[in-house]
Amino acid sequence: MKKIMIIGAIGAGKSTLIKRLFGENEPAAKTQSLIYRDWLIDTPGEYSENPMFYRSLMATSHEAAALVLLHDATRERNYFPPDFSGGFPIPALGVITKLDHPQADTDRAVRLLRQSLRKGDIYFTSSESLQGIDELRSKLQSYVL
Ligand SMILES: Nc1nc2c(ncn2[C@@H]2O[C@H](COP(=O)(O)OP(=O)(O)OP(=O)(O)O)[C@@H](O)[C@H]2O)c(=O)[nH]1
Ligand SMILES: [Mg+2]
Repeated sequence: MKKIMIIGAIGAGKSTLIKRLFGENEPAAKTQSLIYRDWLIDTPGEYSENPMFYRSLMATSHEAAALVLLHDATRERNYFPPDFSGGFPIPALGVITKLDHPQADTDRAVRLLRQSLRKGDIYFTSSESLQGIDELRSKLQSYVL
């Protein structure tokens, strides 16, 4: 079965989002390595922040049907290189998360994420309020079924 690979900065909320996509409510632990979970591949934030790991992300993407670039709406900078998604051989979509957070800035988040995701829809979620989780799950499952 093809999978969806999720990438994003350290602490962006990848693992928490994955838990919510599986209907689990507990907090996530720090991700130390690539984690294959059913139809999702979780990646450590270090893989997106450190160019030394880009080759590993590219290699892993061959097992994936689609790529998710996750951006944290509270962040003031973009952790991906310009047009990062364009370098992968699979379709990419964006997710902006932590929308519940008082410091979340959606317009800034879209602007920052678009530097690295030229094409592809952007979805908006919160792993606190569960806003957008069902819609995102449906979209992602359409790639793997
Ligand atoms: N307010 C709020 N906090 C969130 C949300 N999603 C994640 N967090 C918090 O953000 C922190 C990091 O979450 P993780 O899911 O571990 O982040 P990650 O991207 O997997 O991080 P790495 O494994 O280090 O790459 C945790 O304290 C989460 O509780 C959200 O939607 N809203
Ligand atoms: Mg994690």
